[in-house]
Amino acid sequence: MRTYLVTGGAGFIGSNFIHYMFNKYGDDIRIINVDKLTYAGNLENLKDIEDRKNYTFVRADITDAAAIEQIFMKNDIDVVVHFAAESHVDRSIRNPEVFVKTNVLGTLVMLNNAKASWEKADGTYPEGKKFLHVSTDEVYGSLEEDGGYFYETTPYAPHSPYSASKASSDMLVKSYMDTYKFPANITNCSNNYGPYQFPEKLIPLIINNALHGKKLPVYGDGKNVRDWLYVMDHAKAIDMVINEGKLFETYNVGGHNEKQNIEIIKIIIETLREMLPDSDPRKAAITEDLITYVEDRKGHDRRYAIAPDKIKSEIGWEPETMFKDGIKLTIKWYFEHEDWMKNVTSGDYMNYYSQMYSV
Ligand code: NAD
Ligand code: TDX
Repeated sequence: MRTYLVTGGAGFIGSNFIHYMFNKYGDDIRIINVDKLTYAGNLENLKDIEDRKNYTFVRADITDAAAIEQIFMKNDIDVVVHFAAESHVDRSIRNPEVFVKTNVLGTLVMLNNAKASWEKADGTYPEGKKFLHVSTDEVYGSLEEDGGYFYETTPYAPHSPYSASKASSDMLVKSYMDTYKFPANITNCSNNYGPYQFPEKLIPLIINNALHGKKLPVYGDGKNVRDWLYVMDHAKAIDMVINEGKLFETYNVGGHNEKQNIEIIKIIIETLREMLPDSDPRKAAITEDLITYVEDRKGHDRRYAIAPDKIKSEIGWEPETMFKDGIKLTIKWYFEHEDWMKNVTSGDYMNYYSQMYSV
């Protein structure tokens, strides 16, 4: 039975990945989820699987080398799936230090412990061990509006403290592969959307604000482009790279689904209006009048777009969820989980929210 050590499994993509894996493999795998439970980590995301006998949660900080060493000593880990990170660009602009600590130092701690646990006396590694480092397309910088894609060979050019910290973590993984022949893969994925995403990110923030009749903040001219992928398609890509990815390779993950931010906001308004019955008092307030142009993000990357050719040709991965279906599933999920939203938007998060938007 393969044992996966998932870091950051209580966050958005990590919790969707754990659901994906138990749905697919049932009792044939074991998952240990290590998460510090920052503001972005929420055990409610995993309520339906927390009693499984093949699932264990450990609350620990990935920068705590002793705690991570204990996990490797107590368990025979086959695969590390490394999601844990500070993930929000706007927060990184306000407070870069924690991004360097978690994303760079935390990755180093994970690499060192996996290496110490797996490396044989002759410097080789047993068959089947793999470190899957989950990264982002933001490491490649920004594209022109009218052309070009990010390939695995595109030079790194991060602009925000977040993307600089992710680029640094990728470089560390690459250095371990080159120096120690450490068995790893890196995936660089485009923007994800779907259930359990924290409402500091564009899509859940807009859904939540619209449902509460609040303004919908658009940075700059609203024409920045992101390449959106349904989170379960990302989970599937990670599973496929673990199983079929060639060691030491990087794979870009994305579905050729580029949209301007303003288009996304208008789609959300339209979809919410379709979903709400006329009798619901919120419906009348959800109009494009809520859209409010606000100050642009500092250093705002103009366009991201992934070329997924390599993962498609080498591994056979392709996204399954069309944006028009995925966005409906997502809006419906938030609509049906208002308690989840209420819980995560209380306390500290609200302070941050008012500082950030003053709305
Ligand atoms: P998230 O912010 O929703 O979740 C991050 C998780 O990591 C949380 O559960 C948090 O508690 C945990 N964490 C943070 N610091 C930790 C620490 N020091 N020790 C242990 N756990 C800690 O993030 P997400 O959107 O799910 O992103 C997951 C990963 O995927 C990140 O590495 C991110 O860079 C990458 N990624 C995200 C996207 C996206 O669109 N969200 C796209 C591509 C890549
Ligand atoms: O209120 C907003 N208004 C707005 O116009 C917010 C929160 C965002 N935006 C814009 C900024 C971006 O152009 O929407 C776009 C998407 O913003 P985010 O949801 O913050 O995502 P982004 O900055 O693109 O980064 C995301 O994708 C790559 C994730 O947060 C990263 O973790 C991932 O690596």
